[in-house]
Amino acid sequence: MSQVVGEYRNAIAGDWVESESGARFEDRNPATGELIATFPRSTAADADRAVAAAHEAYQSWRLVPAPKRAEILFRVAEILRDDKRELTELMTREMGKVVAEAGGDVQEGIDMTYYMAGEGRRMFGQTVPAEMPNKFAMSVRQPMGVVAVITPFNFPMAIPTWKLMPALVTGNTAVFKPAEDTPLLAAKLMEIFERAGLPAGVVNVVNGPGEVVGQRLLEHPDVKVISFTGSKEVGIHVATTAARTLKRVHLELGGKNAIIVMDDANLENAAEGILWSAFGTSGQRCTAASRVIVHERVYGRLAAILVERAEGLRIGDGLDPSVQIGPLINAAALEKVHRYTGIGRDEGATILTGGEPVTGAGEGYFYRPTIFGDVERDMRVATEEIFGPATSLIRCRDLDDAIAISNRVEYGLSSAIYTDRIDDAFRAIRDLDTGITYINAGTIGAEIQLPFGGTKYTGNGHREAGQAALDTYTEWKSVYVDYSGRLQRAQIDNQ
Ligand code: UN1
Repeated sequence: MSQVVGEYRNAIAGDWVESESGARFEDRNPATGELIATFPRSTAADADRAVAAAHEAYQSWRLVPAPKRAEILFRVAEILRDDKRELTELMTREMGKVVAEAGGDVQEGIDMTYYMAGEGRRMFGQTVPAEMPNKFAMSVRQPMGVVAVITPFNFPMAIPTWKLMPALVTGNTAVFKPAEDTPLLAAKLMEIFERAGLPAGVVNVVNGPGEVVGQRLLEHPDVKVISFTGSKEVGIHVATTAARTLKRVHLELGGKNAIIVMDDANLENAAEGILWSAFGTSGQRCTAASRVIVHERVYGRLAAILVERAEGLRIGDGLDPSVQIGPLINAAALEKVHRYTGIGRDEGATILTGGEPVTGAGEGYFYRPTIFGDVERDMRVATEEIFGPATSLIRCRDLDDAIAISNRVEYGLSSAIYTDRIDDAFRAIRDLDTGITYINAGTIGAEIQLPFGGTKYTGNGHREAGQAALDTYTEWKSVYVDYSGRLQRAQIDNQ
């Protein structure tokens, strides 16, 4: 495969430009340590230039008919589809997830782009009866202006498309600040926007640290919407900072998602769902199953299946198609996961398998799939987000107990239950306090045409994906047209 070591720039107002700082940071492969590219370490002044470009582009982009904006997005989707293989390989090199999953990430981006392009000819408002004769009442979605899109490393193509595509189709312009661990896929997406004919300044990319570039976007008075995916701690900072300028803030934060396994469940099927949800993407999904709440009658059998299968998973460089688990994103992530192994051990959990970095794996940040057994519901490994290949087995007595354990944590993104009892399944759907619930499937793999997001500290009530995403990027305008030819007084003339 061709080497892509290169020097990338920011994209502002249709040009690829250096940061005024002149400084750069490195983008390295977490499986090998290989240097892939360098990017500008941008400043607040660079962010200001990007916002100014987006603000200017907004004046004309908002007036482009939505179906015409959508035509550009359809072209973006087609280029993404044509370039899927190349983007997939670059993603594996840049952030480590195995090629099959990287392909899934790109596919999710393609699907979202087509879906949102379709909104260009829908974007429904309401028409409702007016109170008085010869009067018409309706509502339309209006764009809001400049949107700041701040994204994490774990879905370098999917998550940016979840935010950018609904923002663009509804007539907003954007400043995109990708994670410092995955700037390359962001640059590739920007190149694709250009190839598809997106006008200059409609999307701008500024690379660099969140504390500098992101911070400026949170404060800038011309930024009207912030869409942020990341940790709870940073999310709270985003919301409180952006509140000073009354921005709309969409937050997609952590998870401590549980899979419940009832005593009637098909354990083979459940084990497959657990392994995929706990260890896919090396556990670096906010939807990852980091808890398994298992009925005490089947605990021993399920634990045995899980341990045996986890130990059979192949760990290594995700470019090798036989590998099932890639590296963690960086040294800090590896250190954090290992710290939690120590915390779990100190709390009295049993380490059934894993619990250590893979030795002799060269420069890569590889960690063994880790299963904690005998976990009590309030242990730190059962309540805090680890964001790595680790899951906790917790015993439960019955469905009520399982739901209570599941709901104990401060997050509420995804949940799952394995059972063949339809009554239990529907009670779980009603009572699990999460934004997403799966029946007889794991906690990962949300499809793009339904709302995605969570309750409690997972977010602030907004959703992305599906038509719900449009609510983040639009403001309602209610319109009354009076064609009576005289003054009609609402609430007075209709009595
Ligand atoms: C995330 O981890 O932030 O449902 C997103 C899933 C994927 C998206 C995960 N479609 O697991």
